[in-house]
Amino acid sequence: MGPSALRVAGLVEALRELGHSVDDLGTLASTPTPAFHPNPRLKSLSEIAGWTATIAEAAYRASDDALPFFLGGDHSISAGTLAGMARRAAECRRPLFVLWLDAHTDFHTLDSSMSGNLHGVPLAYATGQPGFEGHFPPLDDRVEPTRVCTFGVRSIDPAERTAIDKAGVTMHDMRAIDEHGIGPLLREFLGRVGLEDGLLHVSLDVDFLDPSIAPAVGTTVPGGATFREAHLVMEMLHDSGRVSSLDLVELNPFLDERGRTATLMVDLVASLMGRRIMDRPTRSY
Ligand code: B3U
Ligand code: MN
Ligand code: MN
Repeated sequence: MGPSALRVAGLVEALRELGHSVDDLGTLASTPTPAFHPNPRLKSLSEIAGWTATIAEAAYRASDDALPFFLGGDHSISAGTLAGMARRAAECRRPLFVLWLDAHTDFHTLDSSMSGNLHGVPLAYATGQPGFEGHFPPLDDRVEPTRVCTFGVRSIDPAERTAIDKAGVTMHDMRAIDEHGIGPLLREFLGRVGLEDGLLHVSLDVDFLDPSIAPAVGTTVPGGATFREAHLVMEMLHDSGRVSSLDLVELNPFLDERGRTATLMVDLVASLMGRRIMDRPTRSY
């Protein structure tokens, strides 16, 4: 239902208003890949293994001059989007950077996941952490973990903490954002992307945002990004000209209040795609 809510909230119209041409490719179909794993908690492993292969192929095949948006669905879709974008980047010999906007790090392996929710594993899978072999599709190319930067973390399990430090992922948790400001931290990361002439995949989990402005997600955590912090991120990403693909995930319209989360997500995308603060349409909030 997340993608439907984003469409109803006017995602395509907002992009067209900004002068972009949009091709809505609709909904993918997938079949499960039978998979077994000794961790009995894992949920829907075969289905998500199948989806990962389907989405990776679709991401890889997205046309070269397009900026593909992937609408979820839970964050497990990013196992596929990252795998596909990493393959594309490797083929055109460009380094792929990833900006992960999320309350969580999603850095569990199949062995370490305690909830069994596979939205907790995509970043570990796509950066080539061990233990996915034989269960998830083999990776053509992995995302280099030192080119990944997470913003907004305020909930992390011990196993993820150890793994993320060891892998060399940069993590700007909410404490760092409070202390240094989101703008300077993002400027530094975008500087790194620019120095290597990188491509940039952005993965936006609704729970990056504070639940007071974005209630429509199953895993709200207090103390998230504010309205202006989130828009500033999007405006700076637009100015960088670096963004080459985007995930919009974890929107659950059953949990929304009069569509406000879906509307906010669409407005954030508009900022990312060039709407400036002084161009915002008049709206009653
Ligand atoms: N790390 C926990 C919590 C979580 C991760 N991603 C979300 N929640 N959305 C887990 O379930 O793996
Ligand atoms: Mn997530
Ligand atoms: Mn999350």
